[in-house]
Amino acid sequence: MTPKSFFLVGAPVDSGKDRKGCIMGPDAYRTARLAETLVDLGHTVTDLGNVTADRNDLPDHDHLIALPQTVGWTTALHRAGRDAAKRGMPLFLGGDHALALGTVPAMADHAADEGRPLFVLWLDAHSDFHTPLTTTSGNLHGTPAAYFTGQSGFDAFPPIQTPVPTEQVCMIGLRSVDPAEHAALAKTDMLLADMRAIDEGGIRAPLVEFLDKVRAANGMLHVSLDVDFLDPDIAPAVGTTVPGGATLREAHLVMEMLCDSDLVTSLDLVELNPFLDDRGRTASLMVDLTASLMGRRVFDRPTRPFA
Ligand code: 4U7
Ligand code: MN
Ligand code: MN
Ligand code: MN
Repeated sequence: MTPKSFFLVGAPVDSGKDRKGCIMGPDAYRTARLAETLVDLGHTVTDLGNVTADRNDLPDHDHLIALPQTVGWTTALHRAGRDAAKRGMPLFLGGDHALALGTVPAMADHAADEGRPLFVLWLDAHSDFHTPLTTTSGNLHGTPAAYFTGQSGFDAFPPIQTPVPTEQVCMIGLRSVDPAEHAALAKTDMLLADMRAIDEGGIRAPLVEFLDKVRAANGMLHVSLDVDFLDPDIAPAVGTTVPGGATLREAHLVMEMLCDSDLVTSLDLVELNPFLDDRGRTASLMVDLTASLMGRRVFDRPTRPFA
């Protein structure tokens, strides 16, 4: 792939759920040599350090966990994301998935400035399509996809300027979708690939379909990679493990295909909880997947397919 100019934006968001530890995520990626790995692939990397959450005067909410803190992250990351996108390709180092309440709307606004549509690839066990009105857990890391597509119920959050139409979103890896999310998703034409679809037809098919759409629309593409997309056997460092996730090769294939497409314009790495890791293996795996996305390969061209 052509050399890119990456801007690392540390987003140590830990307010999106009860269980703590994602605050250590950005430093775990630095420790796992994310920047050095990208430089070795021929890219330029600027580490912008960590964002801090904005302060606000919102009162605590009796059901939603850490609402003022999460709104503070949303406004701060929106600003940081827009600034980074003007300079190069932002890589957001999470932090839990609540960070996408800031990063995706920032990328949508940036794309609108460029006169292009934003597409979002959501790699996750969960659909994160709750609203503050439907979440039963009160964990806001389960809500970003509803927010950036412009669903109602987010009155405490800044209004969405550029909603991402649901037909411009693809979710791959789903295996934990709550009833309210299921009902809301059924009203959309989002491209959804659950693990059964992947088992039956392979992970390649939904991605090819989606990338064709992005290319045809001259879209920008934001990828949001939740650690729990991966099977917990290979990626234990996450609070919300769900068995039956993507294998090592399925995940690398997605990254290699994204690399070949050259369509990706921004990336979230989310939900890594280094406190739950096993000698850094999950952090290192996330760095390896990012390397595959950004050009690491065995041969310059894939070897010919074997019939
Ligand atoms: B993640 C959940 F109930 N749906 O709302 C919820 F299953 O960013 C999980 O994908 C949300 O890790 C998971 O709490 C959010 C639950
Ligand atoms: Mn998620
Ligand atoms: Mn998840
Ligand atoms: Mn999770």
